[in-house]
Amino acid sequence: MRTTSLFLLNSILLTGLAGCAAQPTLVRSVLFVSRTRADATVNIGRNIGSDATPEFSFTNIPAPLPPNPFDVALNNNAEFTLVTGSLASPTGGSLDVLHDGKVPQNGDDPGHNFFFKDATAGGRILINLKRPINIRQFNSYSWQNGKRAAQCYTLYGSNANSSGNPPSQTGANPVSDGWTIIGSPVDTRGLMPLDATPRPRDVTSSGGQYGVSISSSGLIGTFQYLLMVISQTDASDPQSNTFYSEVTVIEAPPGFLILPQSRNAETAEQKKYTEMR
Ligand SMILES: [Ca+2]
Repeated sequence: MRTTSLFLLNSILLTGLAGCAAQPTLVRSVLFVSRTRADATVNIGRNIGSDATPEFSFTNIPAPLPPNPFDVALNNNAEFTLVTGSLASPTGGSLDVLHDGKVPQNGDDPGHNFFFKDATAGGRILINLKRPINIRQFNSYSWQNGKRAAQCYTLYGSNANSSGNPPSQTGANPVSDGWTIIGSPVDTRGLMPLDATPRPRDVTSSGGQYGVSISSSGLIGTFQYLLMVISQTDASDPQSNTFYSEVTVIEAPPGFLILPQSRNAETAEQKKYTEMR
């Protein structure tokens, strides 16, 4: 029997509130929508023990494999750039491993994960999707046997400014620079007690495999650029930068925007990949 834990971390529905646009389900174009928060729900899946396998199969989160044909981050479809922070080179993988359609083979496979250098607080990654994308889902996956498993980041989206560039990515508050925050900050540490002394590094307390899926009943936004502001999982532990295994950005199928919400169903092909399996 699977022991996968299911968690619904947050459900953010701010439609109609200041700074939040209504769901763009009846308009043909939502390019360059101006708002400070995109409606989205953050769902978290975790596998531990024998359930953590290279299949990355969660009961409530879409699996990263096989690669989703609607994933616009895959391979060269997107450019991943390190904005701040240092690579854990040569131990860890480059930014390329975040969108190569591959996953680690076990809970201690640094070469197939991207992670920031030890004794650093994390960093920022810019994802250029190369054109404004109607984003259905943003998913991130991690796997490690200890404190490098949990995920702590905030996701922002933007389109190009009048100069054809993304907003500044280095400000203390990206929203002030023009970024839209997408959903609530991701923090899976609730599944990972940090107050035990000595700190346990066993798989049942902190390690394992995590899948995070940010989505909504419609789009989470139309963005060309995404910014991940990533933190280490334990500021007191120099070896707590997360092993990120894969990131997927799922584009909505054609016609998704122009149907009424109740009929805004995905195609059968899309559904295969955006639902859990
Ligand atoms: Ca990968």
